[in-house]
Amino acid sequence: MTSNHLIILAVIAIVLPTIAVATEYIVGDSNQWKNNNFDYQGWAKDKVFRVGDVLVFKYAAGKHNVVKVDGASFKSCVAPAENEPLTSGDDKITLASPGKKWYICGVGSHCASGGQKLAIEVVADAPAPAPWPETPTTLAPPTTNSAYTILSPAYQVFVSVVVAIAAIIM
Ligand SMILES: [Cu+2]
Repeated sequence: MTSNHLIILAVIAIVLPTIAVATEYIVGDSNQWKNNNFDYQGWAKDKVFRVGDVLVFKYAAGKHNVVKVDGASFKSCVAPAENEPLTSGDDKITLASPGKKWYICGVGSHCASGGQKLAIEVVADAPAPAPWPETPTTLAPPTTNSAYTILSPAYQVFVSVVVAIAAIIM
């Protein structure tokens, strides 16, 4: 392998994750997930959560848990019994759809008196691309969705990078 190839591999290693990998957020960063009245809304405020990103709730297993709830339960801090809590202490939640999401700790009064609650807004993965000129505007929803996914800007950048690298190597 020549040194040129090594440089190209290094570039791939640096560029690829920024394009292809979703962001993992440790909720509360170094504070992690605790009932110490940490400002979780302040923590979330300047972040853009996208579909595919991952929330990681870190805490001492057994001391806390994570329950996904709706807006009403978030306000009341009472999780419906059927909402199964996550309890591993290293709980990863992939944000699967856009919209508002609410999480609380279901242990004791951690949510009500300890501020252990998080509400976030998840946005769609990529901005809507300009439609293809030849694409009729009355496409059936499944076709529109697949075109949307395949032609997302991130994917186009990814393909361009791969093509450019391939051109350099050959
Ligand atoms: Cu707790």
